[in-house]
Amino acid sequence: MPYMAWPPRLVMTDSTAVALADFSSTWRPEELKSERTQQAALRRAREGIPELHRLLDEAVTALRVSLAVVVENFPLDTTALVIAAAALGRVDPSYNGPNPDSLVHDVVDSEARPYRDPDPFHTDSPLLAHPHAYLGLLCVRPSPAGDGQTVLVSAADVAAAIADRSHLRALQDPCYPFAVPHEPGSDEPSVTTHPILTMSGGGATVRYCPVRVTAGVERAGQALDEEHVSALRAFERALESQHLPTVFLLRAGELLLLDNRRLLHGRTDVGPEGVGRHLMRVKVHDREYEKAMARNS
Ligand SMILES: O=C(O)CCC(=O)C(=O)O
Ligand SMILES: [Fe+2]
Repeated sequence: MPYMAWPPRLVMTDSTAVALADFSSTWRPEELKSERTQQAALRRAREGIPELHRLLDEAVTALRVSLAVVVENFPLDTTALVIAAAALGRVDPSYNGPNPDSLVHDVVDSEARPYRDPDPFHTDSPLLAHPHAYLGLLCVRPSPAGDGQTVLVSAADVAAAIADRSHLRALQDPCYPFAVPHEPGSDEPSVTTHPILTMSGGGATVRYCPVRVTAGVERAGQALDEEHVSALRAFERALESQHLPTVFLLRAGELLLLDNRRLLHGRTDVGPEGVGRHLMRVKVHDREYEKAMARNS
């Protein structure tokens, strides 16, 4: 098989980028909070800009097949980001950063935190019953030093690096404690338990965040037995396998779309020159999620 670079890349032409930015300027961001308006805006954008229509279809297909795709030359515009991401499902204004209501969250390496450690492999929204299916990360400004690179690894590759079948079995048990940040005055449980690595017909899926799991295991104490502690250690060791990750620098105007349940992501450390590194992030629920919600209500 020929060597294929991963993730695959698509390029938005300049005229499409300009047309999308123009179209986006006719919408106010608040209008796009509901799925109905998101889909209406997307439909009109597809109708008005045939090249965008094709590009979005290609991106959706690439994301399905390859679990991640980079779209180059994407306009640096929050509304354009929301409209394009709506091709994947419902862009969720909830659980996207500390602000309870933000379609687009700014990931910024600010003056206040100039020396940031590596952000180790994780999946986003790990505390949710149904974590977001997709993430979009649009690079507005990379670190001029070229650090803060994006790191990706697939759940399938991590699973393949775990030799012991009994560990793989144990990782599917819904018993791993994830620490829930404590809301003052609330009596919510302080951990929520989930499987970490699950094998199914659709491939390997993963839910993991080292900060949450480490704190969760501490809080759970003896509740997590020896078998599952040792499976968790095997998973963590597999994540450290040097040959697994794909590392690359997102450049300005590059939009990375990724499957948040079949890939883990992270980034390398950001040094002092990385102040001002800026990504815009969206989180998207897929149709399966909407159906599950409809059944439960
Ligand atoms: O800063 C990055 O490249 C990754 C940020 C991240 O993991 C996230 O926003 O979910
Ligand atoms: Fe993340």
